[in-house]
Amino acid sequence: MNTVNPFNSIIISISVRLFFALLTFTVLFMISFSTNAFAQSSYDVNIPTGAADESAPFFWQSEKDGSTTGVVEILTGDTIVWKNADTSFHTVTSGSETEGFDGIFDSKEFAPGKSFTYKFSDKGHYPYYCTLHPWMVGTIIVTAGYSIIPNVGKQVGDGTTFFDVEYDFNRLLSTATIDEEQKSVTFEIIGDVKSDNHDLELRLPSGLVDGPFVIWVDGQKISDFENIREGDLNVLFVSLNADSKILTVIGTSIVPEFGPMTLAILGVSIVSMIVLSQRFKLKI
Ligand SMILES: [Cu+2]
Repeated sequence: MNTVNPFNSIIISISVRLFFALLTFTVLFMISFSTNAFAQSSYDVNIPTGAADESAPFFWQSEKDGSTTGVVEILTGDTIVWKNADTSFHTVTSGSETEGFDGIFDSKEFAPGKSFTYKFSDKGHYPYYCTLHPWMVGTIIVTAGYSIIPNVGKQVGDGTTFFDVEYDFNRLLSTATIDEEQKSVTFEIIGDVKSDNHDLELRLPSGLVDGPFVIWVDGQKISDFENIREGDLNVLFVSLNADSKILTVIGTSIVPEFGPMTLAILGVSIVSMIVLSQRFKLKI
């Protein structure tokens, strides 16, 4: 005869729910992890009240640097959102009053309280104006972003915690090699020299390697570098030479063996084991 213990079925039902909750959490976590790869930003440019009047003190107000010239400097991949905080309609149209619309972006007339968004993918100067109030002019200046070394840290630890390392240099940095024992990241410097400025800006996520740092270039310990903390980034400025080949950054902590994602998966596994053992009435 088969009897069902009501207490057991409650436990199973709770475990199943917990299992799915944890599974959902893990999946969401993985998604947020994989989309966090590139640092792209969005900046608001407000059109203030009264901008329709030619004698207004200013026609734009940039969130990025507080400037009111309509000139905003951004990096490739960044987005500008023009917000109409005025009581009149406006347009944000690339080009100039004399030359007209240059074919790149045109908001058409947009109402008070509305906004217009444009993402800048290419380097360049983008002058714009308002077709209704041609004294409203500005320029978006898009400069090249940082070069990226992808997936740094994937070969070590549990393989789930890795980063895109950004840098700015007149040559290329090849794949980074991590030494977990030494807590170091080594970069190979390759390619042709593109300018006379041999200063390297290297933006290392603190989750990858954290300071204080010791830096070696081609087997020589160097002291000619600066380290600035920018949020979660250690920004290193290192003076290199035209023929520098190997750069090693030694820190005090390196990408962890067990990342948060592994711990989440571990959690899910434990709960599944409990569920299964309840199902099959095993004792664990
Ligand atoms: Cu206008």
